[in-house]
Amino acid sequence: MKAVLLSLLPTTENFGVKYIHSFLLSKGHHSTIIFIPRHTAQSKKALIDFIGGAERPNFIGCGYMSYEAPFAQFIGEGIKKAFPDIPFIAGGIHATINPEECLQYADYVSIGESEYTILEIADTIAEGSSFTHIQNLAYKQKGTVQRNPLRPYIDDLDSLPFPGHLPKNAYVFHKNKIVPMSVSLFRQYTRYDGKAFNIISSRGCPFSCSYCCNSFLSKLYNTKKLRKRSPQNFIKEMREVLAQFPDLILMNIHDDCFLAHAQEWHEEFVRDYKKWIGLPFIVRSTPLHLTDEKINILRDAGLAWVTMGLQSGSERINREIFHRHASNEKFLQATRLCHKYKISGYYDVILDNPFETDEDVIQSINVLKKVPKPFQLQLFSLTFYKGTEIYNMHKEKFGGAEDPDIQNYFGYRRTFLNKMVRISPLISEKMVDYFIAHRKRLGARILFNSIYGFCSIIIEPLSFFYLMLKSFRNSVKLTLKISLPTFKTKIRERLMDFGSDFS
Ligand code: B12
Ligand code: SF4
Repeated sequence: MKAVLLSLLPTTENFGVKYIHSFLLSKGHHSTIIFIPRHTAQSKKALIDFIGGAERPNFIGCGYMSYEAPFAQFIGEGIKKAFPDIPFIAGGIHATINPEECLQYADYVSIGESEYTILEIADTIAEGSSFTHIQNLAYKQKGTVQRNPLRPYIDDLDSLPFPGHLPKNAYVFHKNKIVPMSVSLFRQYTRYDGKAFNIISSRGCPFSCSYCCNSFLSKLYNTKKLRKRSPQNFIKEMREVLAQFPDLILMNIHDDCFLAHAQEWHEEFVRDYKKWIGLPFIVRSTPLHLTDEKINILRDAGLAWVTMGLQSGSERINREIFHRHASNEKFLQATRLCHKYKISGYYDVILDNPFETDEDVIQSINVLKKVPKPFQLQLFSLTFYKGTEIYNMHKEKFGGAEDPDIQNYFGYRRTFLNKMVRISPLISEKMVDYFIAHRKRLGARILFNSIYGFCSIIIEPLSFFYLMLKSFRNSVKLTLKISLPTFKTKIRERLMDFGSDFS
């Protein structure tokens, strides 16, 4: 049985598709993974030529997020036209939330966690039977959508094969062709030149913030259960990859909330991590899970930075609209802990929120004023993904107007207050207060815009570099090793933004 799996991310860091690929391989099936980082008419043509020229696959699977869905549809339609009898299966978060939409061009949608669904499809194809009975599948029968029941979540995550760094049987769309993925191409299409390894130790999150996929998934599966790998299994994956890629410089831990693990889990992890890995690592957490005990031991093992959400400094917005439970004081306490242990903080704030008033945004600025400097902000433009709670709230309150620019999550509006949020870590409290108080005056606005320009072009990159230096314990060598590929990645991402010319 032969599968072709497609990843549409601009980089190779696609956990979902890599997990499915290694699961199929581990069960003796043949699977090919194709990375399509650029979304162009040429990449569709190259894909169709590749499939036509290769040994015919028994099915083609594609996993994607919402911003990749227009391209998934474009290639899905192309594939169906060229190979009408090869089943095209859509999966991943967008298909999970929008199966009906995806069934306009896909033959099947695999809803939710899909390792066993895809395996069952592969086994059933090998036996030559029909697979419409398989759990998690949605498909159309006589024009109506059928949804099979969901299988329970996989409890024993240690039983899954590792997705790896550079997968076996990998190809990439490069220079207008689908070519085998060499190590140098892998470096070109992976952030930090492939020197950071992306890994996950758990699936799920104990919370369900209204704008996040977890607000949908917790209802779909009727649970907020956090499933965990053992520290031993987690470290084993790191050791295998490190043996294959000894030049790795960073472990990038992508769990929704890594600090949700219990203290004992962290103690075991830290013991083995120091013994076998010893590289700097980065994690995501909620303010509520960041405790002195955990940060203390993680710092000792090499924790370099923590990404954590403030999202809004308005407690009304956090509680009533975002359904988040950390108070501003809790967030500030967590930032103080990062500062105390010299761990760099990357704090997320959501902008362009139609539920927020100017006063709410000013409250965010006032909270940020109190965060110990230096720190880095990650600003997002609120996107209303279908299926999330906030999507429904928005529909109810504002009559269902959808975010017209779903791709542009980093492209927040450059309003005075948004710009003020952005530079609040870089200027003094007094300046912040002055500009907010005089924001209606033309002179103050002209002065503010000049300071904003200077800060965003000069001070922000310098502050980022300083923060990196601090994260990597003042090692200039390590900081340059990480920040130069980051800089290159940022430029590449910007260039790729101009690459979506398929329609
Ligand atoms: C890690 C992560 C990333 C990583 C890797 C992404 C990836 N695709 O693996 C990186 C850093 C690259 C990333 C980037 C972004 N992300 Co992100 N990310 C996540 C996160 C936290 C975990 C995903 C994950 O790896 N889970 C573990 C794996 C095993 O699960 P999975 O991916 O769901 O895969 C399973 C199933 O979906 C299915 N499946 C997946 N693929 C396929 C394929 C086939 C053929 C089949 C049948 C099944 C199938 O089976 C898999 C195994 O069980 C999720 C939140 C979440 N909790 O899911 C957000 C999430 C996916 N990200 C999101 C977003 C918006 C982004 C960004 C667009 C913007 C941003 N805010 O940063 C950027 C993309 C920028 C860019 N252009 O590169 C949104 C997507 C929402 C949506 N409706 O599209 C999510 C859901 C967070 C949220 N806001 O709710 N992200
Ligand atoms: S804490 Fe983070 S991952 Fe968890 S539900 Fe909220 S936004 Fe999603």
